Amino acid sequence: KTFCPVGDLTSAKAGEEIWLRARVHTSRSIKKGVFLVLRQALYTVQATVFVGGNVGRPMVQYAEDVSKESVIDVRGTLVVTPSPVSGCTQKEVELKIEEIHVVSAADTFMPVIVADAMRPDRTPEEEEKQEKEGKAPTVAADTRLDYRWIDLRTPANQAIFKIQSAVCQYFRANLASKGFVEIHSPKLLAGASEGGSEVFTTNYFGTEACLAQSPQLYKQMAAACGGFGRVMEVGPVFRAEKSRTHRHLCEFTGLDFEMVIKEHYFEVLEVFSDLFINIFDEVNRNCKEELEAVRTQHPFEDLRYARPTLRLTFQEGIQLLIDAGYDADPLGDLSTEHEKKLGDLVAEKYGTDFFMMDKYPLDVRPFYTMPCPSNPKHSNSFDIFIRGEEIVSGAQRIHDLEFLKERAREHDIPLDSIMSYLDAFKHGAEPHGGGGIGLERVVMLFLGLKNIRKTSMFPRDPKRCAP
Ligand code: ATP
Ligand code: AMO
Repeated sequence: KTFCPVGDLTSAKAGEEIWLRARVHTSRSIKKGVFLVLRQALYTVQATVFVGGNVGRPMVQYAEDVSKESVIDVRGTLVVTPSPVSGCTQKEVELKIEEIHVVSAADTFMPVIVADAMRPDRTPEEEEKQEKEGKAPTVAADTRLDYRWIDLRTPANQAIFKIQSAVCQYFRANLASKGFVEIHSPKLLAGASEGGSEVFTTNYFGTEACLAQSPQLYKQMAAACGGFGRVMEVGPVFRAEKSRTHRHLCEFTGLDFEMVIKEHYFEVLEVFSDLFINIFDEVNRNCKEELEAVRTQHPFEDLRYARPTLRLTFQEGIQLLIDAGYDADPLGDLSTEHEKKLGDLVAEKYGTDFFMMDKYPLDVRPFYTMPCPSNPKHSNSFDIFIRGEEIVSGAQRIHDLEFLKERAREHDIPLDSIMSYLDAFKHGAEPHGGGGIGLERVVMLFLGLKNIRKTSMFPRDPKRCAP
């Protein structure tokens, strides 16, 4: 037998005998039989098991007893319905079932009811009103994550992770077309990649090892020291973030690239600008159904992005904040709150939700960041933002060993603690730069979602390491 995808069931197939494998989404009995809604990924279709023809009472009884979320195989005839079926994606047709087999029965107790989990987001007021009317509350975020394998079945979640997969594909394809080689750097390291307290340590045959906080040194070694020139990586990044925020995970997916620079680090910014515009264009063009499925549950405004990408200097960004009455420090880092405000100000002034900001103060960037030749208090570094939140950090790196040592000393980093990093620059390194993108952040912010746990399939935070 050949199964037909639920999404392909339209009036064009009316009269055909169809085999489906799908899950039982809902089940409603009436006198002459039972209405089932069958679900597969983003799609739902109504099916009926009514007494008549080859269908007798025992078969109706069997169909009624199938628990929700069970996987079933059914055979039936597709018919056009007199009026559109509300609540189903395949509105114009219905399957008259003649044969039914349970492939895998679901427990009758479902900790997450998919039909509840896919209801559109509600405001707290709407939620309260629904509760007073005795309607089921929205499924709690923690319950969803405890039973993520069920929660993932909602059309919005199906769509989010298909979009996430598309973002990775377009990242790879765009950079591959520009000559970037995909690498796989080690995640077990002898020392911290980014330093700071956000490092996980583990036992490595009796010595302490760190989980990679980024592929930083390795992508630099491959691109600038190892002769590859242009490299990219899609891989896990581990950060022992102690506090739980809406945008930090303890494990996320880094989309990194590193490239040698011919003349100027703006070459890196140009690669980023073209890369993101290409990713956004392709997702908008090829993921229309997925975007609609997300929007149905989590309404959002389309991302506005300029071509080429708007680029401000850090000074210009700070000035926008100061002019709007905020107390922003021209030589400090931006707080989360100031980032958000700046995003609003830029959107208002330039009509874009996506922009780059470069020439960050040198003191707030890692020791390996190249200072700005024309202003030593600034650096050849940048961040990229969507809707006022950081999605990328990047920079030109220092490729001269002595200068690197000097900068490490100025950051009070003991040289013996970064010996393996420094060693790589002893034998000739080309000028280079690059950046790191947080995949879950990009998808969260592109889709206007409010929490990064929605775009991490199995999120890790200080309170969650399972499932
Ligand atoms: P990254 O750490 O990768 O650079 P980020 O978004 O965490 O990305 P930071 O420069 O570390 O960027 O921090 C930017 C702002 O985010 C900080 O000023 C701080 O307000 C906030 N922030 C960062 N980490 C945390 C955290 N773990 N908990 C709460 N707020 C945080
Ligand atoms: P940075 O530390 O800024 O830079 O990280 C790069 C990007 O990764 C994402 N990100 C996170 N996403 C989810 N949870 C977290 N805890 C988290 N921390 C960071 C953000 C951020 O912009 N080596 C440099 C990059 C480079 O210069 O190439 C680095 O790791 O989107």
